Amino acid sequence: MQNGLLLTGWIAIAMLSSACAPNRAPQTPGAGPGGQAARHSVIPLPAAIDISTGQSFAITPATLIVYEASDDPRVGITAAQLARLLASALPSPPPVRPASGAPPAGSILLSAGVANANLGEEGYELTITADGVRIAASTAAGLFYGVQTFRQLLPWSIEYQAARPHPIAVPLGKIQDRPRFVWRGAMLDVARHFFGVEDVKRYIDLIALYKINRLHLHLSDDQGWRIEIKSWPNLTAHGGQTEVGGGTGGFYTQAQYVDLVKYANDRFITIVPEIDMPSHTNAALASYPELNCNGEAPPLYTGIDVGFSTLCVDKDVTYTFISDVVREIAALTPGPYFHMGGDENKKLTPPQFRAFIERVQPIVQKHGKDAIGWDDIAPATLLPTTVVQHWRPEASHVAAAKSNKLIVSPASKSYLDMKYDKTTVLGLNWAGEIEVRTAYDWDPVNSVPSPQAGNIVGIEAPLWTETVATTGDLDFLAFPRLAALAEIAWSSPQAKNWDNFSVRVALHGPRWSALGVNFYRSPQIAWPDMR
Ligand code: NGO
Repeated sequence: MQNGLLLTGWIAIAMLSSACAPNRAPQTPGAGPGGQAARHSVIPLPAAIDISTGQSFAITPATLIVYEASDDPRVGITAAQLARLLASALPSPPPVRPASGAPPAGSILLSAGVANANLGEEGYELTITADGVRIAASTAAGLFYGVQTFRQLLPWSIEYQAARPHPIAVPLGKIQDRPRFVWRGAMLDVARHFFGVEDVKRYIDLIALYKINRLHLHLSDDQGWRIEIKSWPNLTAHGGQTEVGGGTGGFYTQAQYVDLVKYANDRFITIVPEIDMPSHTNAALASYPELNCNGEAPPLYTGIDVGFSTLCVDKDVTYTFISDVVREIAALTPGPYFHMGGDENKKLTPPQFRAFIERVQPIVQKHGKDAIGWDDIAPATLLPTTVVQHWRPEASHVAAAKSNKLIVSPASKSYLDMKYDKTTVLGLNWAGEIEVRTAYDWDPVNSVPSPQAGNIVGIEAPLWTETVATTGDLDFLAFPRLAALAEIAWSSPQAKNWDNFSVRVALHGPRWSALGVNFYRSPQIAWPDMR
């Protein structure tokens, strides 16, 4: 009861500060609506946050990180991640210990398994007093999110990798938080341009800071096949050897994929593998002639057209191929989903396309996964467990999928590969230009027909890589928009406010610089002086 009352009070604080915000850009770098300095820059905005001004808790070489034992090994991993972060500002990394009895004053205490119904599966409570820090949650996931919030309350200089002892002060305060949606997704297209394991891990690190919990990997397309399939080895031996523009491409061995899945899982991110079909399959068709209706393999493709390729849906070998691919990937993927693509088929008739989708869903189910498909699959008869991913901006495209769960990723709002404005060199613009404010000022509930709003499980931010060849390109298109989308996925829509967000996100500029992120200096944001 007491928790409930307090929560209401804090929500009121968060909502009041945003409701009072006048609708204009901040005047001074880092200054909030009304001219005060922002009290905090936490993104996504917590459900209830009360941060003091003036008083702080100091992290010193004597600070301990203490965690309460849990069945989930990720509690200890989360504690070790926090120690690594703090180590950059201390003469040596802070000691990390399982708790035995009450922790000494001045410790940072991490507790998962706290019984508090208000926190749900992913919520947490963060309390910072002059005597210590306590992050409490019902689950290891909640604890991890509490640590991400704590990290954002630390000075941005903590993000510099080189060890350089300096004082670390965190403002006193209290936060109680839990997400709006269970699906807070990012997608990376590693098919158009290949990104190796280290690049994907780097992206995982960056999205984890914003409490993203799904990474959908687009593992195959016309331009490349990116995951080893032992029963069909030519997919990577031939089909993985190029990319858009004619580069050498690449692929993940199964061992590398497993390593990525584990790395993501240690950051509470579920990998969602996608093998796009029946179209977007030129790399597979080029690798195995029998998958083509005419039995002839086309050349590898390095352009950026879409919709021209298709698996031969009338041949049984096509379904043997699909079953083998799904079986091998499913066995490596602990997450419950397999994304079967389904977008942009321009070759099949609608009945052929529907029959294909209806035949592939049970294959996915047989291998123990729930199917996900782009919204083109909506007119087919869908299994109740199939999830539809809305991408074409018109809401009508998902109308036929009346009772299926929906992931909302409208290209005109959430596609990170759209240009910011007419001057942006990277990116595409077929769905429009998406400045940071456009990426922030929308709500998924308005993107689908209203009777289906209750089917929304969350949102996703896809980054297609036709024009994205380096991590610098990737950073530029993802940040700051990824932060805006993370707030839509996590925070309450009532508390969402552009003026308030634009002040907080400005303070992520120095943090991104410290992390080596090549972010877009949007003119809509009053960035602090970063010289
Ligand atoms: C579309 C298309 C992709 C492109 C992307 C570019 C979907 C689901 N299919 O989105 O193949 O890469 O646009 O923005």
